[in-house]
Amino acid sequence: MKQERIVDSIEQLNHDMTEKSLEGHWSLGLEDLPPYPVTSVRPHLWRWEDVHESLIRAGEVVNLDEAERRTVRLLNPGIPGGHGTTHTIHCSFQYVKDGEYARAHRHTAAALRFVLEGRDAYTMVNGQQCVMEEGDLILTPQLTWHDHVNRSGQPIIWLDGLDIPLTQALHQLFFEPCPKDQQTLEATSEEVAGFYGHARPAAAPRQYFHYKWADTQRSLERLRQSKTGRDPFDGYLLEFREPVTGGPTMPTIQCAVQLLEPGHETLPHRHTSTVIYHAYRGAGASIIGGREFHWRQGDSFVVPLWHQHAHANPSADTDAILLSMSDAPVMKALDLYREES
Ligand code: 1HN
Repeated sequence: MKQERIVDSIEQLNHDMTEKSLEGHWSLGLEDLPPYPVTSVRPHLWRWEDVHESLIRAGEVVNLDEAERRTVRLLNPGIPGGHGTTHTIHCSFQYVKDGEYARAHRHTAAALRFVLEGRDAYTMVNGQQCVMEEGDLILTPQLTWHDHVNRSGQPIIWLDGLDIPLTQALHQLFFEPCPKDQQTLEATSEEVAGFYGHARPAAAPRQYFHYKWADTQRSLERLRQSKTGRDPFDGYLLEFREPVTGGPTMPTIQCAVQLLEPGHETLPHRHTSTVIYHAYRGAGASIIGGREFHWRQGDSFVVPLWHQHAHANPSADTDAILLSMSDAPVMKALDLYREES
């Protein structure tokens, strides 16, 4: 009998392969292999009034006995269904009223706090008490125990930054509640800072978690006085460095503050890292991917990767200070960091 000849086709092949969870390279479109990085993360600005109103309302209806934390997060409209402010970093704001505490836990996501309003509440990090003042940066790196306690007599609000979208994208999130709601005090961050001030940091008995605003402000002022310290793309840029290695703030997040003097306009550039900015002091404007965003104190905005951007402080007499969180350490560690002006 004559064998019937099967006439094959790309369509038939694709169909049969799909059923076997296979795919051919010929099915990729040009859009799958773009000549430069493309992101769905969108430039976006969040107003402080909106964040603040949501926090205060959450203060009335969200109970810290039930919710693990009372935080309001910034959602990037370019990541539908996602929880991230960018594809790598999450930014939220946390409100703890007087007499409340947020119970101790730890996770593989690295986190940081930057204090915005209030003082004298504390975060306990691996037994180290970090008493908050406005502008303080407190780190809770990967797998450090942390709880937040407010017995200050007033409410407190701070900014949270976490690498949780990155940790989740890599399917690496571990989370563990602490058997005790609040950790026992073993040392204060002032005592630890004393070791870093006088001993070789590597010999310090405890990790450095607490960057005081008074020190940050002094360093920013010194940088401004130096005159040569002004970066053409970022103004007076001060990065928070890990004191033993001099490396990034944490392996996945670089934190910095940058001071834009009155009248200063930075030059435009772009890079493969994505940055979340928070206007800590003053007001200004940023052009991001051709769109202009006007920001005031308390506002937050995102510069997605490979988007050309520049910042300006149009004020005649008031400095602007931006806090930033960047995923540059990740791109650098993977040799994926590029920049272009
Ligand atoms: C978290 O553990 C804290 O410990 C804040 O204060 C915000 C957002 C997502 C996941 C964990 C905190 C968080 C978070």
